[in-house]
Amino acid sequence: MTAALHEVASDVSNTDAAVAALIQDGGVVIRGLLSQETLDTIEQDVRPFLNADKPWKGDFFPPETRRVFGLAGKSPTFMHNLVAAPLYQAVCDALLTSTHQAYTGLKLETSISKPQLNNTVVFSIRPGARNQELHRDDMIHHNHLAAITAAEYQPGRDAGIGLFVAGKKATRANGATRFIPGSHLWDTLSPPEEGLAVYAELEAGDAFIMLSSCFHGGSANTTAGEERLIYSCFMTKGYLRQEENQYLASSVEAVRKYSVEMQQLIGYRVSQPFLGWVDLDDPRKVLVGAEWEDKRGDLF
Ligand SMILES: O=C(O)CCC(=O)C(=O)O
Ligand SMILES: [Fe+2]
Repeated sequence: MTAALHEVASDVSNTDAAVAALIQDGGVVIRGLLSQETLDTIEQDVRPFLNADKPWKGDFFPPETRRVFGLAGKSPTFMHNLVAAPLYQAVCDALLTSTHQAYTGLKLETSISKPQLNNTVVFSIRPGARNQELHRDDMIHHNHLAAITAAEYQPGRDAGIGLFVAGKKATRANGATRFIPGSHLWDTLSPPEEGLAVYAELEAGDAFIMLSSCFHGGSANTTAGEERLIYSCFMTKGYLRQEENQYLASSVEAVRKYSVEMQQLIGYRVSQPFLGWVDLDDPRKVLVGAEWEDKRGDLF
């Protein structure tokens, strides 16, 4: 089912081809990004966290899906080999870097904002899971887009770019990520059509890069015993953040002393949908500590 998709090898020399495919289709398959040895190390790092995760309370994920977040603190191998993959980073540099000119007095200054890491997530879809609804991840950034043609596409249109690496073979039957080629060119208020979706079927170690304005979703796992295991991350524009870094400028102890309303004002709140979470939960869980009640699924 990947016939409609362009494929490139994982070498960084394929950056231009990958960028062209993304502008055309919104997604591109990368063959042979990670070795089996690297996949095994990542799996060892994340399996205890996958085993500890619980079914989602809302309806964004089927109850059979398990996740791990916060990979920078859990798997350096994930960070060095997946997030920092040269081809992925080169694609993000090409499409997410922003250059802005502004006058300070009579001096015209040029500023360059480099992409930053947006999220890190492991998705395990277990047998029996239904389709996740098709959605666009750029809804988190309220990225309102008008319909265009591929020829009209300009870097900066997308707020983010995702990398999905198959930890194990991903097939249509076991829940491969499906997506609608070309949907990154649609108006934001165009609804998805399931009939247009294709499946990013991947061998272990292969990857799928996707613009965050594309309709996509995890798929049903109709197998009896296969886990669909995807290691993923997104990069986003560097300027999509607060000016003063509130989370490092003041300690958790200092922020803990404020009212809930003040904590939320400082930034300890999820901007709907799905922006600013910790473990896909309200960031105030870090302030509250052990007494925190899981709000995952109620927030989005
Ligand atoms: O599991 C997948 O293949 C995709 C998951 C996804 O798109 C999401 O949770 O936003
Ligand atoms: Fe998504």
